[in-house]
This record gives sequence, structure tokens and C-alpha cells, in this order.
Amino acid sequence: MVGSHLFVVLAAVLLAAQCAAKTTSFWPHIQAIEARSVATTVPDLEARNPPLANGHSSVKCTHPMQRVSWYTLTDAERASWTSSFRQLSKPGKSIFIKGGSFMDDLTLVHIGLQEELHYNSCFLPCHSAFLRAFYSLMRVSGYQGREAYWDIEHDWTHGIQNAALWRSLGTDDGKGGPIPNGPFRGSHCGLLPNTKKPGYSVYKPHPVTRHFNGDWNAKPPARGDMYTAHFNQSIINTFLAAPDYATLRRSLEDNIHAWMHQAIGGEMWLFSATCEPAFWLLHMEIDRIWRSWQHLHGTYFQYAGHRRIRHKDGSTEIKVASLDDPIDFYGLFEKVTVRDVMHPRRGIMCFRYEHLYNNQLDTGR
Ligand SMILES: [Cu+2]
Repeated sequence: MVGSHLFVVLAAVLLAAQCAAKTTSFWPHIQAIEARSVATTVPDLEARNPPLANGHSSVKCTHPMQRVSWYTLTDAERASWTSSFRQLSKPGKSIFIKGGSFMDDLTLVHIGLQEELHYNSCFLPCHSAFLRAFYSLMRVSGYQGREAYWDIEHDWTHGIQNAALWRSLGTDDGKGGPIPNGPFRGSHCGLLPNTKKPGYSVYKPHPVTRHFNGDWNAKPPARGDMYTAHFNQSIINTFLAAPDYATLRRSLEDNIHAWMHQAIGGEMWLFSATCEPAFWLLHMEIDRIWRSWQHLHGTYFQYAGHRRIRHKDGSTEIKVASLDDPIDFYGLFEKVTVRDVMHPRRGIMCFRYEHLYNNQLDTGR
């Protein structure tokens, strides 16, 4: 038990350190805000049928997009997902970077907004909006299938390292090098985070790397079980039992999120993880756990904690999080507020999960 706590702490510390060394001094301030905001959580009643921000007219979600397990996709859908992802990563179509790819645009956003997207309340809704941006670009790149998540419950019995997913996405090479096999063999990523200037990207096309491992401390990292032992029904139950949004967000981000980023390793451990196909499947799984929690607790608009903003002059500001906080991906994607992505079938969202955790069906309007 102590060991696993240590893992959580270590995971948090390492990822936070990677985000920005400067944040350390904020922790007491952040804790004060988190403590305060739990008590001021917006009850769902008040947030029901909320008006949309920025003059979006209320559009009815009549045909929700199906979100299914990667293993439920048909062979044709998986093949289409793969070729569209490769299409998306082809240079030439970038909105932000001359000669870059759509994937570079997504990576630029993920690196640029690293502090807005991680280790604060927006982690869940911001990545939900980010998934929507990804699938919009996937469709522009030819994808016509259903959206997919990696249901880790399918794989924890036999070991994450043995997951059938790696037959679809390829494995690692055991040394932390480029993807050695499968349809993503030799895939390239356009950008890398500038390690000296958080939020800044360097245009440096390089092969997407992986380094599957199951121990933070082993040097060199050994494949091990990719933390399989930590994923089971009881950890899911812990997530689902979170008493409030802030607690849920913290435990999802520190636990399954950080551990799986670490277990896949290589590119996945950088803010350019967007180039790793598993990133999108993992993040939809995290979204599915959040949506399972919302459904179980009957609360779609519960949102609390702190918001982190990095200003142009390099200073960072911490505020109390609100449903009115903007989500702005530099204009790559419509500018919305957190409120617009809180409900799976309201605001700009329109999807339904094939299965939610705790044997729930994603019912309701
Ligand atoms: Cu992220």
C-alpha cells in the first residue's frame, strides 16, 4: 500500500517537474483554492440546460457519435483509423506551421497549453475538447468510423504488456527507439517541447519513440508488467467513489493517466505525446471513467478546483476554476467554455459511450 502511494506521489512529482519546475511554490496556494472550491461546487440543478457561451446557438444532439472500445471497432474501422491517423500526420496541411501536419497543430496546442491542460481542474474537460478537435481533423483526414477508447479492463487480466492493442499499434523495440513494427512503424512527429521554455515548441521532425516499462526507478527501464498490477476493479471503484469532481480529477490524472504515460514511455512521456496513437485511445478511456462517474453520481456540471494560466510574459496565475473558464486552442478549434464540454450530449458535445464503468449504459439525453 505504501509502495503504491509512493508511486502516486512520485508520478505526480515527476510529471509536475516536467510540466514546469516553477510550480512548486504554488502548492499551498493551490491547496487553499481546492479546499475552498469543493464547498462552492455548482449544483447540477443550476447548471441544467445552461446557455452556451460565445453566442453558440443551442443545437440538438439527435445522432450522438458512438464511442466504442478499440476492440469493438470492425477491422475496416481499425484500418481506416490507422490510415487516417497517418494521413493526419503527413506534412503539408498544418494551420500553424508552414510545411507541417495537422498533427503538428495538435502537438503545438498540447505543448503550448501544457499548464492550462494539466495538473489543474481543466484536465478532464480540456482533454475532452482536445479529443473533439482530434476527431474533427481525423474526419477531415478521411476517417468515417466510430470513435474509440482503449478499455484497459479488457487487458488488465492478461497484462497490459500483452495487450492485443500492441498488435494494432505495434510494440516498442525494448530500447526506447522508434516504433519497430506494425502500421505505425517509423512514424514521425514534427515537434518537441522546448525543455528550457515551458509552452514553447521546437520544430524538429523525429521518429516517434516508445519505451514500454513497468518500474519508474529501474535503470535501464525494464518492460515488466507496464503497471498492470495497479489496474483492477478496485482502482476503478476508487475512481467512481470519488466524493467530488476535484478529488476525481486529481486521482485520474495522478493515477491511470500518469502511470500509462510512463508505462508506454518514450514520446508518450513528453508533451509531444499527441504523436503516439495510444495517447488518443488512453485519453478517451480517461474521459469514459469521468463520464462513468458523472452518470453514476447524476451530476454532469460538477466542476471545481483551480485554474492555471501561463501569461505571455512567462508569469503563471492561479485562479478558482469556473464553468465559464475559456478553452481556447489558439483558434485551431472553436473557442468555448468548460461548460460547453461538461455534458456528453450538450454544448458542443454529442457522443454516447458503448459501455460505462459499473455496468452502466450511457443513457439519458
Ligand atoms: Cu495532455
